[in-house]
Amino acid sequence: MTKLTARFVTSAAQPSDFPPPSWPEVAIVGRSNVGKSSLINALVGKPGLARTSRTPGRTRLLNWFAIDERFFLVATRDAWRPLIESYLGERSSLAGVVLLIDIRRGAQDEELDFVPWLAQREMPLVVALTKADKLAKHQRRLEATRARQALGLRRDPLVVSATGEGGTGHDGHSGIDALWRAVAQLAISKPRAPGPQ
Ligand SMILES: Nc1nc2c(ncn2[C@@H]2O[C@H](COP(=O)(O)OP(=O)(O)OP(=O)(O)O)[C@@H](O)[C@H]2O)c(=O)[nH]1
Ligand SMILES: [Mg+2]
Repeated sequence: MTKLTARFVTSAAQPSDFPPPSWPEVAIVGRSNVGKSSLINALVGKPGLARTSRTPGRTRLLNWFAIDERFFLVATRDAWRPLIESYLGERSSLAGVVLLIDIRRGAQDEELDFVPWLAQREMPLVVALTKADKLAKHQRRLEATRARQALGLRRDPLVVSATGEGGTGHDGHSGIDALWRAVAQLAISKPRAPGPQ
């Protein structure tokens, strides 16, 4: 992976705290404890950038990280909350969404509702199953197929692990490189037209 810079910019608990839209944003979305912060750290190769915790709810509602001074990764919590929904629905600089699902939980009601909600808005989406190291390899593939079918995806979701092992990516194991490429692809895709504010 090429070396890149990453820095925490700001966090927001309400829309008036959002920074003015500038660079494209890629939102990392997923239930509490799914591994959002761990994956952001793994993606940028900085263990302490986003705080990880065994205590669910560590990610404040929205956190902006500047990547290479070119785009933002935005970690969100519980997409189905009104604030996050309004961010995802209305943010003019949002280029795409990465939906994380714990591979041992699989897609549940929230994710089954969320994916069509994004599709309706023509929001580019990448789905990744997290904590792949917790399952045996053949189970990972089964879960990937199951999630694809449940969510009606065209391709199997990515299978990733923040621990550096257990994914199905070409980089050997963790899937982090594949996720990184998918994130970069989203970031360079054209942001949508501004929605209602
Ligand atoms: N085995 C394993 N554990 C992981 C992985 N990713 C995260 N974890 C663990 O899962 C717990 C939650 O990880 P976080 O990255 O803090 O999850 P989060 O989605 O940011 O959680 P909130 O901020 O609370 O919503 C921590 O104990 C992590 O060490 C992984 O790929 N494999
Ligand atoms: Mg977190």
